[in-house]
Amino acid sequence: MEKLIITCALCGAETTTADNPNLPLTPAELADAAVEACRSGASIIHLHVRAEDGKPTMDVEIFKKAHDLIKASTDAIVQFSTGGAVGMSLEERIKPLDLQPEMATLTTGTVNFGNDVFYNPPEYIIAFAQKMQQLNIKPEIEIFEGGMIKNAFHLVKKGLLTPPLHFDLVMGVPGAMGAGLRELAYLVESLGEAVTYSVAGIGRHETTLGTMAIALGGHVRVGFEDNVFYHKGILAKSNAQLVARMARIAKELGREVAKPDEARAILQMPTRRN
Ligand code: KMH
Ligand code: ZN
Repeated sequence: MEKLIITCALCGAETTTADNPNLPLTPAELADAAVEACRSGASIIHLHVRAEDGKPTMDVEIFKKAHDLIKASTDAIVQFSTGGAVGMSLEERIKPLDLQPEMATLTTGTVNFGNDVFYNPPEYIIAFAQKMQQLNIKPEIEIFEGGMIKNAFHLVKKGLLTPPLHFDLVMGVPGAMGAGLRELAYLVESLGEAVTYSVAGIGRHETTLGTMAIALGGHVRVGFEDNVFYHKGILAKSNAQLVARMARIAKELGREVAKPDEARAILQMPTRRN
């Protein structure tokens, strides 16, 4: 089997220090967490940033600080979130792409998100996809519900996405797709053979779904954006601790962990640009 790509989602937009006091928030903390996560086996860093008060923001200067620091201290693929936080406008969410990260997320549909709505109408999806094409940014297509896979293939037909496609199956968000084996099997079957994918299980589903993904030949995402616990009732000490667990499980299952350049090769991305 192909080597395993581990993505680490360091902080997200919703997790707070009340959920886990070890949550990295400032650009310097995010860079330190990225270094540790990479040492433990991560090759992609999924990046959200926070304002000085800890609230989610799409401020380009803050993204630039965090991006520059992470690039200076790791050779990870840095993947910007275009999802941001619920309620953010298209204009806010698209602006950081001007910094030309190697990769960025692209959610191909609207979905309930807890008590909120993660809003991604066709106009937004097209704008993100076009900008990523113009700037040569590799999209990671985020799937929160099954129909979003069909939407992604429709974008290929319209010339807005160019294969090879890479997906992330985000499973177990309250209000969205469930996180069971049947759901995973259905989604992987719907993707077909010609794509790569990772699985992000939310909360207690992180380890079980990640393990299933590793066994199936998929890739895996972990981190405080998705889950703050190591075991039930026991907080994780760091993002790196969650990455290290996945790397250990992969080893037991006979999969080696990809280094960043190996991840670029698997995803058919050019070698790192600065
Ligand atoms: N914070 C969620 C509303 C992404 O990064 O692209 C959206 C999200 C997805 O986290
Ligand atoms: Zn995110």
